[in-house]
Amino acid sequence: MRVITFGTFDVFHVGHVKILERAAALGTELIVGVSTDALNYSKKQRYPIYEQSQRAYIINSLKFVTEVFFEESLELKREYIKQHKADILVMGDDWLGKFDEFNDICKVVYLERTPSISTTEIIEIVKAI
Ligand code: C2G
Repeated sequence: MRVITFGTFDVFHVGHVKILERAAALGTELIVGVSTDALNYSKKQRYPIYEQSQRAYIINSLKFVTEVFFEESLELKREYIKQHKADILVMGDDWLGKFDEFNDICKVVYLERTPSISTTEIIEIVKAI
């Protein structure tokens, strides 16, 4: 079974590791769409701290990740799922219900986020030092 997931994975932390680890355990291969810098800018009006090639390099180095590609647009999810022949789409539960429309082509699973850690919070802590 091929599992696909998406994310920015900026300032990589244990919450990211844990969702990828749990996503991988649902199948035999894990494909990760890493959001591009441009996609992030269009969503949040700021660029990630780490540029996309570095974020993708980190994700690609994980033992439970099979393949990494760049997610260039939120509108292309259906295409990415088909292109990568994914059987399961995994997202964190901050996206609960948001991707149910893809249930016609794959199983959609939302996993619980790891509590008390986020990139935004790390950035705020570092800023305050
Ligand atoms: N995550 C988690 N626990 C945390 C923080 C993040 O499980 N404490 C999960 C999120 O739920 C998400 C993944 O880690 O599934 C990546 O998180 P982000 O980088 O914040 O992803 P996001 O910017 O929401 O990008 O197409 C959708 C986007 O690409 C998702």
